[in-house]
Amino acid sequence: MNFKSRLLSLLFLSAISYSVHGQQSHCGTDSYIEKLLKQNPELFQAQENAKTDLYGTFDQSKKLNKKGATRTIPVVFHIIHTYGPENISKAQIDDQIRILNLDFQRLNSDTGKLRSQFRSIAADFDIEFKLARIDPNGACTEGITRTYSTLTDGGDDEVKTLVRWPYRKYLNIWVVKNIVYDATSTGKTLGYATLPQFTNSTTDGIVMLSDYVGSIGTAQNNGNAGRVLVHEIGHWLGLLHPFQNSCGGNCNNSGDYVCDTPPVSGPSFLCPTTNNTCTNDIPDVLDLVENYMDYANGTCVNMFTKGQKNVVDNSLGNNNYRAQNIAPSNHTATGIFTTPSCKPIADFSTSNNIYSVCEGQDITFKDYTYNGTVNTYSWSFNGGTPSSSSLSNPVIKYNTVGEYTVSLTVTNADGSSTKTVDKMIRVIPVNSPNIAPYIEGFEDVNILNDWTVYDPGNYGWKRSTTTKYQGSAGMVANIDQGTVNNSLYNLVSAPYDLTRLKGRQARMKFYVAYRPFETGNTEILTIWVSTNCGQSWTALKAYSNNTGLGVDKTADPGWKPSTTNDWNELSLDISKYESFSNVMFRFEARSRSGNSIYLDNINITAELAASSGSLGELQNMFELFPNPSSGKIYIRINHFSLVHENPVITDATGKEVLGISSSLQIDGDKKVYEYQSLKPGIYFANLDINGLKLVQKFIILQ
Ligand SMILES: [Ca+2]
Ligand SMILES: [Ca+2]
Ligand SMILES: [Ca+2]
Ligand SMILES: [Zn+2]
Repeated sequence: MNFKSRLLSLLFLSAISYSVHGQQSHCGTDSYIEKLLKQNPELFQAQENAKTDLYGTFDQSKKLNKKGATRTIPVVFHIIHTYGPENISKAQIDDQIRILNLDFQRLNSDTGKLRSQFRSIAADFDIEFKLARIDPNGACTEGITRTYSTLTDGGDDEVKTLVRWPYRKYLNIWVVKNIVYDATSTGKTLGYATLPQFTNSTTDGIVMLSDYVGSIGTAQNNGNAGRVLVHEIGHWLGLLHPFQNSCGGNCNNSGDYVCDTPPVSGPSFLCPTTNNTCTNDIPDVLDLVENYMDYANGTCVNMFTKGQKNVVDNSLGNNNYRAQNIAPSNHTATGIFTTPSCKPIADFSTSNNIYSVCEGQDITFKDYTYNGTVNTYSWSFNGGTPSSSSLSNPVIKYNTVGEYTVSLTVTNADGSSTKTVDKMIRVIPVNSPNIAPYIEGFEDVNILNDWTVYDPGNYGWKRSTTTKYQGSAGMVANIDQGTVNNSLYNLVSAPYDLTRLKGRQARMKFYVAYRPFETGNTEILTIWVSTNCGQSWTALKAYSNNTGLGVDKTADPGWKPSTTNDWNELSLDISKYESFSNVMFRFEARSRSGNSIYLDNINITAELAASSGSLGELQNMFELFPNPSSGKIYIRINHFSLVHENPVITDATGKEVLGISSSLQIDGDKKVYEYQSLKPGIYFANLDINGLKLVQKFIILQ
């Protein structure tokens, strides 16, 4: 066994063995560090150094049981959220700080529950935590930042790129909805920390699940009593799991390198106070399940040991580890012993995060302002009724189809701030002008006036002129290895009137192109439908590589379709929605940090042709082909005896295009028109049948 693999097994054997616990909740620090060491083998030397610096011989002359000077650590919580319950309250964070300050000073009320044989080794860490009051720019802060990002769905080190404060000054704690940094892990990860020996300025700190922060609010019923963060801060200060390396050998050189924590063969779940899983300890004692660094639940754990305090003291006494955080000069720099009042930071969303409604409906806005109390609210609602408000949570009606901007200014005696969200609210027509059958080929450069990309950024949906099935453009959900596993990218369609497809087996057909980067790790495209203008959605179907999205072949990172053979046509039954006049579709791409998903030619159509003479035939009244076209376009009227006038062609501005039609051919009850010399652009063919107006869009390419 070489040096590296030996050390890896010393540190992480237990992490491997406890994966059999499957659905158990756990700390992600071991697997995080395992990954870190694989990527950065030079860190093995850092671990060797830590064996001396942190876990060195226990100095019995130290009075670890006596009250020492309190060490104060400035803290900042970075809440990463999408305006869901993960955007936890300041009260919940204050409650977490309260719990930390009890447990790290052995002031917790349950010390009496520690079994008597372990009482002599329990330690007061003499550590307290305070929320920062001065931010890295010198501004007044409550020690909490709030950042909107879908990265909260798959929280891992990526969230640290959104916001971080200097790690030698602040303990950074990122709060997320879900932790997914290891796709193969089946258990639930509650948090993970960086160890002081494996740290750097870009990753240092702790990632926590929002509903395990504190013991109130969303954390009220999880049974962990705010002690997951006690455990994670133990890691941040240098402590390892007592079950590291299972029963191990010499306590100075194996396991957690702490001799007064008895070895444990694996993590302890619940509160197994009669367990003795290792008998090689001298003297042989029961497993110390009350230790914060094991996995027993929050009502079972209640202590750190003196040996662990020795490690933490080494960490807090060494400038290469955590000494700078507790320096008096840093207390001044972070303002933790001051109590300033700060100006508020404006923040808001809507009730249930609904950003899309039918014309004439109301939206309730929700105030999420933080960092200071608010004396006055000043909202402005472009396109809304009323168009302004001074309430905290106003209800606004939107009567007219369009996209509207919302702005909020909040003020107190210390100042004011404004937040503006462009095109935040989308108002959808009750009866869509887009009458199916309808083909959307994404040829119009202004397509995103009708379709909406949510959370546009470097990744996710974009119009592409280089990758398309037909015509000059298609859409792509841009995904690569830099995207966070499980992050979601949404593209929402224009609304469609499906009523002309009634009784004819309505279908949505579309073309996709995709190749996974790795077998068995496929991106997923889920199609959702809404019949209430986007306020709620129903999943229709999820496509993965081997269910239509790809062709069961892998490809290199960055694969793109190059010929039409690279595309698959998919067909989705939407007959349930034939009676709705404003059906919207949402294309949700789920990243597996692999390859992009390509989309083109959304065809809202029907399996059955209209029966002759019925009203239902009207939707099949005319066909345009080829569409898009690079030259001529033909329009075939299928029952021209019902039509009294020629089709009218209008351009993108609605203006009639004159002098271009010619009747080509009559065949039974069919009549074909040929149009030529149209300039490249978007056009609409309008047909009037006894007052019923049918419209079809077509494109003339360059
Ligand atoms: Ca030990
Ligand atoms: Ca034992
Ligand atoms: Ca196209
Ligand atoms: Zn842990």
